[in-house]
Amino acid sequence: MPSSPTITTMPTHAAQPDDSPALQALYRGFEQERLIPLWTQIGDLMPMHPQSKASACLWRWKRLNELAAEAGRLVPVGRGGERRAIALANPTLGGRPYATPTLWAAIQYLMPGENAPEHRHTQHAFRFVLEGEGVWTVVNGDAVRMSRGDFLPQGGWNWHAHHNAATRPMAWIDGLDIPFAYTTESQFFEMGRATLSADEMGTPQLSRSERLWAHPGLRPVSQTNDSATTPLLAYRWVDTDRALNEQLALEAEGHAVTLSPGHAAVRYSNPTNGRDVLPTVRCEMHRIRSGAASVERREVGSSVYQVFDGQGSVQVGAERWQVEKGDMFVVPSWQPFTARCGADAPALDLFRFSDTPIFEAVHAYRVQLGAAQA
Ligand code: 1HN
Repeated sequence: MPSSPTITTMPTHAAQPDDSPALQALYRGFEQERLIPLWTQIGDLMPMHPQSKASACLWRWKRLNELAAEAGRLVPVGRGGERRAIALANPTLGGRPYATPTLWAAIQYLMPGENAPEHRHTQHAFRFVLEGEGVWTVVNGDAVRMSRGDFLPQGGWNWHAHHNAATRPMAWIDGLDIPFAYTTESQFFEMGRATLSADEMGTPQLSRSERLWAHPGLRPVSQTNDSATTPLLAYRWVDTDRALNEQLALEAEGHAVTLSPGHAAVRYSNPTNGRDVLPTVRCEMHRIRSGAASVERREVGSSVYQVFDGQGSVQVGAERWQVEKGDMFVVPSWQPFTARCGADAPALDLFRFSDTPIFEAVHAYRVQLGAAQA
């Protein structure tokens, strides 16, 4: 028999009948029949604005990299475990490997000559490279070089494997919508071939996807269908860097093209339709020039950032951190966020990914710019 409800489950915030044997019996009846009256829970179910269970939280790259390197020495990679990926676990998300309620973020590590086996899953994914080179990710048989500053999206249900063709280990970060897929119980997974062909294990400078798609403003006329995920498998740092520099240069020439003074940003986009690269994940690179700061912003949905370069300070809700290259942090839903570039650094480059497309799709997205009202 379930025990009778304690007085703490009784409503405290609305006019309620006096306690009585009949009322106690009513609550016992609810519990026995697996019912919960709204009036005891409405505050949690329907807060006035998002109250994230995630914490504003920071991970230092130095420790991420040290621990990943040690995992590289001690833990083999192969079939079953699939990837040597070590996830950021937000401490207030129940001990799960979740950076935010919707987003997985991990450091992945591959030793020289190692292969991560082929598989596919419905979760959407990307890789972003802070430093190093030597790994190729092979997506549907197309070998894609990974090097510093490159962004490599990979829509769900594409076969993929990774191989390190160099003589040094390499680390990168992975972002996926794993927590979202888990909560919504929408996952499928399939293992692929044990070994790739010699051609697939090659190390071309450019993937086939780039040769077809990486020409700004030019669409192959044979490819007329819009695609929900981007067919372009690598967005190279040389292009991202130039786009950001040109925004700041245009601003200096008097053209209002930045987000705010000294804050340039680009969004990685799907060349078939101009939308986000992945249906559930938005990815951007932000550059804040020396001495400048972003406008305070809070929005529905959560983000994960990695400092790509430079130094500065970031404020997330009540937390404030000095950050440097590689550091990663989480901005929970509806918590105000500001970033500022230190005076000694030429710029602060921040890679950002967020779950914004999910909220846009269900018309639940809101953003507030400028200092938050109470
Ligand atoms: C995965 O396939 C990768 O392909 C990275 O690199 C992280 C986390 C969970 C499940 C599959 C990858 C992953 C993953």
